[in-house]
Amino acid sequence: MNLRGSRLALAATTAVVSVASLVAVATNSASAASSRLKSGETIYFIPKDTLNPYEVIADAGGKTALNAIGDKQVVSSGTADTAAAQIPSIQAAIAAKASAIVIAGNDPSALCPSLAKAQAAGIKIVSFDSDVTCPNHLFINQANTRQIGTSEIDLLASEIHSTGQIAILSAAATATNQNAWIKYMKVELKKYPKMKLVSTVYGNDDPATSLTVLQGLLSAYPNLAGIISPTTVGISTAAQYLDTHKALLKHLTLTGLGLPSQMKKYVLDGTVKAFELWNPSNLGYLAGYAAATLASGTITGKAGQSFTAGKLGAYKILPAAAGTGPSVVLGPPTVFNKSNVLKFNF
Ligand code: RAM
Repeated sequence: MNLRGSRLALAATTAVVSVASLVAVATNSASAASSRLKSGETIYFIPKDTLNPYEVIADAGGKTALNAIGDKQVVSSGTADTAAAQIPSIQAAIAAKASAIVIAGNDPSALCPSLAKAQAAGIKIVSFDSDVTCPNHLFINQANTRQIGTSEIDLLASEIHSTGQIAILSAAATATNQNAWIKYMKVELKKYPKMKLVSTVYGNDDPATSLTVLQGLLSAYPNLAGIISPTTVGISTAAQYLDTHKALLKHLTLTGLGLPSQMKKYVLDGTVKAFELWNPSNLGYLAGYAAATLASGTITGKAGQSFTAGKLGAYKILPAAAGTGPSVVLGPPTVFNKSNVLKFNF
């Protein structure tokens, strides 16, 4: 590992320690706590869409958790990342008398009237991946929001000598998670006066749209030095394009949030040097336990309460902060590069 790599590794290790102490995990009572959960409940998982491989892995993690508890998972959503496409799934959960909904919000507020109806019908609301602003729900956050935004900028800065025009290839323009990360990216950018954010484009987590907006970006800014794509769909689409247009790599560096399984090819052939993510399967698993625990009445979702999430151990609910209500943080992101990208199965 070169100096740059070891610095990143060190930063990641430091982050592990601080975030781990924040959520204060460690327990040995996993089986006792989970055996108190009610079984036979129906829990709806409503991802951003049903086609995104990241969401599919997260939902599968949720199913593993619910199977272990004896609950039933129903995965339901649209095929485009819009709130409108998710509303029928919320209505279906109400009709099915589900005990909880686990939702990745395609919009911070547009889902709230439907979620309020679900809540009035006694359904517990958990958001994961992308939060909603409705009251009385628990957000399962993949990693500290500020840390994700900050580390994305730092990672790119370390690769482009903190200099040049940069752009963001995001998902849906209304996606709460992407917008929250971008907000912190902009704050962190102030540390790098020679790096200039020239554009943010939205690929809607659709490969074809992501490719179109990427090509628009490249023709509008032929000297672009860096692209951050904080979405697995965006970064994999961009990596595929750069892989077949290698001349661009002379001046352009791509990073962001990607699935190691999709990105390993591009890391091993040098198209992408480094990117980040967490384990999406564990995110869904943690959300599944949170939903089942709320549905069992063991917790109400207030800050300070703790619950056990099977193999992951105990998690403490953090107080509301910076636009987010009570939340639980899965853990710090991992930086993937040539040295470790083959070690991950998601
Ligand atoms: C995409 C989705 C998801 C995001 C990941 C990193 O697949 O937009 O919301 O968290 O990437």
